[in-house]
Amino acid sequence: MVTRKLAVLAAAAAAAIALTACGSSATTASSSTSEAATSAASSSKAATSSASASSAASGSAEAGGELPPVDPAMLDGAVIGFAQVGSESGWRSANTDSIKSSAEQYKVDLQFTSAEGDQAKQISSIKTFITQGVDLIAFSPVVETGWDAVLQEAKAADIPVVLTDRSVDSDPSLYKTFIGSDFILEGEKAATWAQKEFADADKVNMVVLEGTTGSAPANDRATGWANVLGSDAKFTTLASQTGDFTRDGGKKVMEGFLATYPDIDLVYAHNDDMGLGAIEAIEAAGKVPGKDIKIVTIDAVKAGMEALAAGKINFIVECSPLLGEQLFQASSAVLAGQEIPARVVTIETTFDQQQAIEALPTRLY
Ligand code: GYE
Repeated sequence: MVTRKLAVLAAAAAAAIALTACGSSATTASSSTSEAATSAASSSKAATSSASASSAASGSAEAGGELPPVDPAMLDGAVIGFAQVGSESGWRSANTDSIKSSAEQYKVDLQFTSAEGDQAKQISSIKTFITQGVDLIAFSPVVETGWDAVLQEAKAADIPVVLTDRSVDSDPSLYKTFIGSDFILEGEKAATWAQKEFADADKVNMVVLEGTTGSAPANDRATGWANVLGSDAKFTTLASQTGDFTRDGGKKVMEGFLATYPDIDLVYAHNDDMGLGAIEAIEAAGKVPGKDIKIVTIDAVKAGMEALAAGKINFIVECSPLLGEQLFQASSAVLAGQEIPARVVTIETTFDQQQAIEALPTRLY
């Protein structure tokens, strides 16, 4: 590994010069190879959310600088530790597949661990990576808080860290970049649909199936929704509870909601899996999902899209799990000693029933 680091240092200067010379052609190559388009924004969460508000208004994501393309020589044999959240959802399986297949493509020596939703377990994996002296650590944090100490440990050991999918509340100087979706914008898109869908209603009784408590997507998808509908008195939140991003969790929580509230008009589920669980509970209660009770979800994984095409879900906001290519673009650049954007935002779309029917045949996840 010491030899590798020396080689990397030597290559870094050359790569830095090459990159400056490449300019926009490098950018084009990177966007054509990545399945989920990305744009870079400034590092702070505040900057991300103000970008969200403006892009929600204009209906398109902000464009910006991108990650340079992979330099295969930087990744061949590199030891990269990846600490995954767990295996809670269809989104997570697709994300794991994307990371593993990109690692294979670039001959990365990937040390993959899964925390099964437990932050302590994830921290201990990261500590093991530090002890092993891996070349780079990447992880998708289970929750947003509580990362300062382990990130400082990685920094002290001179091991760069890349965040994918979910963010942390630590100082951005403790990691190289955060690659992932704008979850606030996703919540705003879901609420904007609900606002239009119920334009003619006098009153809307809503229940919310929240994601994992304390996770960035659960926090931000709630914020995004509130940004659009928080002050709209027509929408009443009857109940809001975590289903932990799982199908089973969504089903159980929805069963409880249905037993308590006979007059639910709308379910806002923070992911498809919980929405799919809610469908089971609604059908078991003798009601028709998508008609008697409308459902809006986030992710757009295949099973969710199938339910949307069948009219059981009414609208889905896309959240792409295909982050493998960007993770290794970032890793390659970091190992080459290049500066990269502090924030890389995945650009995503939305689907109604007709759009789901059209998208399904070529859907990758
Ligand atoms: O929406 C959900 C998964 O962090 C974006 O985690 C991810 C979320 C995704 O369990 O399905």
